[in-house]
Amino acid sequence: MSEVITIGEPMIMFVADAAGDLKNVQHFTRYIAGAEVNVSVGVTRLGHRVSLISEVGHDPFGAYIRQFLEHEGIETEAVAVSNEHPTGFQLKSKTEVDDPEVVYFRKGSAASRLNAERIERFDFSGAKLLHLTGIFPALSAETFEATLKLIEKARENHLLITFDPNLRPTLWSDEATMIKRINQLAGRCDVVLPGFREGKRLTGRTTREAIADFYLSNGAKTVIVKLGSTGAYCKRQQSDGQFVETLVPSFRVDHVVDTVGAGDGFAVGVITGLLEALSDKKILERANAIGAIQVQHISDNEALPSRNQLAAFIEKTAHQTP
Ligand code: KDG
Repeated sequence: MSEVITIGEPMIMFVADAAGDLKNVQHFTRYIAGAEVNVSVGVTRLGHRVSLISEVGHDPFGAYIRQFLEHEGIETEAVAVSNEHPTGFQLKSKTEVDDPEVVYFRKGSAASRLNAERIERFDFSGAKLLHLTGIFPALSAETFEATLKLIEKARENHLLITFDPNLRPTLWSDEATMIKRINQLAGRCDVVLPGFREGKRLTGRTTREAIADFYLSNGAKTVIVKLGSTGAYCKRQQSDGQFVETLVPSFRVDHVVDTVGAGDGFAVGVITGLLEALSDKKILERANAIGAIQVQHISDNEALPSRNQLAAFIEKTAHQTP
């Protein structure tokens, strides 16, 4: 059975071959996207078993996704195939300056119909960690309920729960609902991984310490704030009640190609570091390294490293000063 469980929507992603407005793009290259899929790929490549709970359509996109997941060695027993609803997909622009434009075609997708009943039937034996993001619960009322059910089941089964808010404002009805729901979920998880800008938006606080304190006083045991090119900051409550803070600088990246997926790479470092009982410093170093590798590639998951590739990257890449 798998050590790590996650739930999410795998999508086909068409990335524009040339820069410019998406409406004018003629050629696209096909990839696979989905935050929790990216995390599943990365954690599996570092040697840990992952089960993905999901649903795809009975269509060529869904078949390609299942084939991709199986090829990566991800456990797909809980990836159902729907005869009624299609597989979601997205378009992504090509840009070398800002974040790319992303357009979703996922409303009413198979994954967005996944409900709490499916969670009741899931076998948690052998699992140690549940990873969640704020994307899947944003898809529909059913997926929000399914996420709450999964947290409840994970608690009953003594799993550690990691949560990446991964804000996608276009998936929520409005800002206030997004903030309320994401913070509701974060407060039920053990390790919360906000980006600095996300953390400010979600908590109204302006420093990394204050963002961490917000989540620590709402139920989390550890908060890791992603600081982008500056690195990462962690504040953790020990079993004796004391707090420990760690700040680790990032790795030098000479050419950023695409920032999407960097947070998932970061989460891979945190999840595998927790499973391997690494120190906070080593966890942040690994997470920063995988995030830095990710921003240098256009795909959201193809560059996720094996153990040897990760070790080689950490060894050869100079640290930036914080
Ligand atoms: O974190 C990367 C994801 O954003 C991307 O792979 C697609 O899941 C996705 C989304 O909903 O944006």
